[in-house]
Amino acid sequence: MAAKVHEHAFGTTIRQIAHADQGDSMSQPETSSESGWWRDAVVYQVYVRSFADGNGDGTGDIAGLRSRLDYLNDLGVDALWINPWYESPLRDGGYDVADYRKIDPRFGTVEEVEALIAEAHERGIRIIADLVPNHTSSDHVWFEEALRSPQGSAARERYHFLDGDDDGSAPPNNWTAVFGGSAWEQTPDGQWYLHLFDPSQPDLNWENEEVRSEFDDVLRFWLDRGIDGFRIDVAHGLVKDPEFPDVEKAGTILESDRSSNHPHWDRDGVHEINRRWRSVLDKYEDKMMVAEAWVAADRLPLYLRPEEYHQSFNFDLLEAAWDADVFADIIGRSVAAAQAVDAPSTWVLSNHDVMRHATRYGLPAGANWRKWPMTGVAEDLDVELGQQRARAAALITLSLPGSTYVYQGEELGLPEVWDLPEDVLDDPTWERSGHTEKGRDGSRVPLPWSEDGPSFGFGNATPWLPQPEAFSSFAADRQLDDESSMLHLYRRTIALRKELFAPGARFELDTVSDGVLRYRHGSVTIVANMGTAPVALPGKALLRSDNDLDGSVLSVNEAAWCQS
Ligand code: TEU
Repeated sequence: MAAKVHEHAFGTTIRQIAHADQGDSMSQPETSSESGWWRDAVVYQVYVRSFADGNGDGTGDIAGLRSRLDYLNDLGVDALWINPWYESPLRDGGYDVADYRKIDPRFGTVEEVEALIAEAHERGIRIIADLVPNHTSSDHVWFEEALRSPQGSAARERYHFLDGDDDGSAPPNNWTAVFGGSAWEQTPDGQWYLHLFDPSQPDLNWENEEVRSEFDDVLRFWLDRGIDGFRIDVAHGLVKDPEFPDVEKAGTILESDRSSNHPHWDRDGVHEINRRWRSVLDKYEDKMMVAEAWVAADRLPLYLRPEEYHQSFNFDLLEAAWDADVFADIIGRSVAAAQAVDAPSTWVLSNHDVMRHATRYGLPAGANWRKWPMTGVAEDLDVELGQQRARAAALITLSLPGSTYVYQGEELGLPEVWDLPEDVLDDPTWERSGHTEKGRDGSRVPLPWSEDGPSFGFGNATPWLPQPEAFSSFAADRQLDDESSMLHLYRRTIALRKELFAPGARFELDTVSDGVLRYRHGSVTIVANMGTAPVALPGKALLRSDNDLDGSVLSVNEAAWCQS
């Protein structure tokens, strides 16, 4: 097998881009002396609604999460990112916040958050909250006040209220919402307000100083309670072109347009806001913020400059086909891009917005997972293949430099529940798309904790989304009894990662040959066979996705960590 070190032409280019837009106030990055707990953390994403139900109302909550902290500790994760838990009508699962300083009663109280933080910290686990600054809920007092207030009033200035076209009867422009339909909704007095997501999520006007200072204050409110970091929702969407020009092409439902100079995505003005938040965080010790920014790869480093985000999700692997060349290309580019701005790279395979990867990897080659099964045939799904690749993928993402995000349930190998009946669908996408897109509920089904019982141990009531029978075989208790399970594989992998990869250890990506992805990290060689024929292992196996530590051959769709 050829083992030539992959050449990166990107480093310089990315470095130049990264510093092109710094403005006068920006300093150059320090040398790679930065430290920080987030730089190599394994961050576990808790979709709190579906994690564990402690109060028996069918919805997951903080009490349920607290009761499972030992499970997370045993898994070995360093931090939890918790999806929005604030007071909310839950029209978009909590990404529609009615009060940023209150916890929704279905999830708990601020006191329970404080208890959670203390109990997590006792175990060395940090807590990252989800902040939603692009929009509020239409139930937020600000929006209610705006609707009651006259056109041009200060209350309306906090949002984007515009007059319509064609004597006011048509929306101000052709922008479309991420969940489908127009991004404008008309109010009874004739004006239109902007909502890049659901009409119940009016976009805030980030040119407004009151909006800016309110969020400084919200950050401080949670930092003062011990929150360790923030995942910033739609970090690339806050600033809009003040002229509100038409977009050249309509947006695709549930996808962000990554073209440059877009009227409402990834505008240069967002960086000033990033720097403002960073200066709030920097008044505290050891706090971090991670951007959810669906932007072009060459724009991402801009968010990671020293005075901006500590890290940003990197969705490229999540969107990649199972192909060694594609993976190698993404890994090489991502590592180089992150290094150029001295930020850690991040790795994500699943989250609450996309099809779970154990299912994605079992789809026929070339299938469009965003549209499946609307356009697919269920029989085409190869469940076993998906599981096998998901195991190998864990060995890949947990051995790359930087931090790795694990979405709740992926450590159980949970599949996407793609066949939820239409009458239970909760994602606003289903209605807004005119029933052409089922939406994201299939990745949000409550977790199975025990093999038996009415909700597989999730709680004492009917869960807010139904769990399929098949969830029984994925239950955490069952997997704990089986050393060969996905759960044990994740536990072993995370434990070994901590032992083997020192921060800043040497990383080298090899050229792909025979469909085998291969790289060295520290003293370990990692190989993933994404080709079509078995290959010889490069050394003694320390960890294998098929658990066969004695074998010397790596089968197709398997991965291994070997002593170099
Ligand atoms: O998602 C932002 C976003 O842009 C996504 O809609 C993305 O384009 C799509 O899901 C990719 O498949 C965030 C949250 O993660 C999501 O759950 C919220 O619905 C959304 O913001 C609105 O707050």
